[in-house]
Amino acid sequence: MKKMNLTTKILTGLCTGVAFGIALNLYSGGGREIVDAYVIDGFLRLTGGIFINAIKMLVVPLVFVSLVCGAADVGDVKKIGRMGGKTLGIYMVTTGMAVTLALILGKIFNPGVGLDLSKVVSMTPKVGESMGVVDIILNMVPRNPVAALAKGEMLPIIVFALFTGISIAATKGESDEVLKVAKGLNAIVMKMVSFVMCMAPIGVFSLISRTFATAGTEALLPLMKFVGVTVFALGMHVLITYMGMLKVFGRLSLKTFMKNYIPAINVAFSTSSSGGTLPVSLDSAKKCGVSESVASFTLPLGATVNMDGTAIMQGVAVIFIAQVYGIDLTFGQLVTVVFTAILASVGTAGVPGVGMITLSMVIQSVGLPMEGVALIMGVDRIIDMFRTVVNILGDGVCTLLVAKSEGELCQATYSQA
Ligand code: DAS
Repeated sequence: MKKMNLTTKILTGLCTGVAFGIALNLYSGGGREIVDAYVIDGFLRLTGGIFINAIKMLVVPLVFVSLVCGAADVGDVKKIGRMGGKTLGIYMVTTGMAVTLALILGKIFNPGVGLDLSKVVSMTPKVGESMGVVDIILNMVPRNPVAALAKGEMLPIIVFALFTGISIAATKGESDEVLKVAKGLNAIVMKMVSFVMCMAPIGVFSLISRTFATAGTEALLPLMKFVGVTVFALGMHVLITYMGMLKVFGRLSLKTFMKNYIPAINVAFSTSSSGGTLPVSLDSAKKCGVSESVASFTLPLGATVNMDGTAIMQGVAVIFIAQVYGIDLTFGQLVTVVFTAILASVGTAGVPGVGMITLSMVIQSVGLPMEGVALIMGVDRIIDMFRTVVNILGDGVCTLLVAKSEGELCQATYSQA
């Protein structure tokens, strides 16, 4: 049989896990307590827990080193002047709009209402104290960055990492060795992520089995609603934000853009990797008439720091997890989610499944229990395919607008599509 790729293995783990979990939930024969003790709370809890802990283990190192490197590269942007400022500005604004749209749609459709996850995970929700926006921003600057790293306080870690990265960029030359070490650490952490993702098929199988073994088929509807709301939000973002931006700021048609980007869309959907899609995105940008010098700056930067699709998943996921715990997030906490999701997208590298790891950072920033991620983990791979498409489309739209504003977009080539 042809070697199954990781995506197929994870989807197999998901489907067999749902079936196995429902079967366990319906089983009422003899030895039920043995099944509970050794299967549900034994094997499934152990294998699922190891996978979740391995993800948690990587959050701090991944976010810290990828942000230091991301900021160090972005730090150079100052020297590239207006193009860099424009590119980063568009990336951050569209990501902020993406996560805000996700929070609004999550509040409208309430995917998590009707499911009580507390039966599935023992953790009692540790809701972050509801701070005002001033306190939130004040707390973002760590008094002791080492303590923040040790305690996994994500917002202070992000600020310290960005500050470190930009300082490295500002001392270019004197700190090349430090940057080399940071990039080496980033490569090591990304390798760790790929090792952990190899565990995903069994981890997803165990997590989703335990959820359905405990919550039963009642978990199906909210889970499908979560996937549905997320995919709907992704589609709305493309239709509203991207079409609007192309029309208003570029007088360009979304239809032509999408036609030129079909190869990149296919690769992004099948690989779930913005980084892996980059060569095709560059080719699609060229087909749109974008100059080499603009595309080769904005697209690699976008594949690293611009993840609108990921931010949308994270926005809906926060609402979903808060709802399954019956927690009503305050306005200040929703503002924190927008901030953190924007920063999380800077720290999300363009490889499969990393958005789930940085989701942990968004969840922790508003004090929601990490264990709530368990249910979403099961369907993350499906959503990753869709959100990666939106990630690369966001990079493409920004590239077009920057090229047009720099007078480096050949309109004739664009319309030929
Ligand atoms: N799949 C990642 C990407 O390449 C992002 C994510 O995991 O959210 O865009």
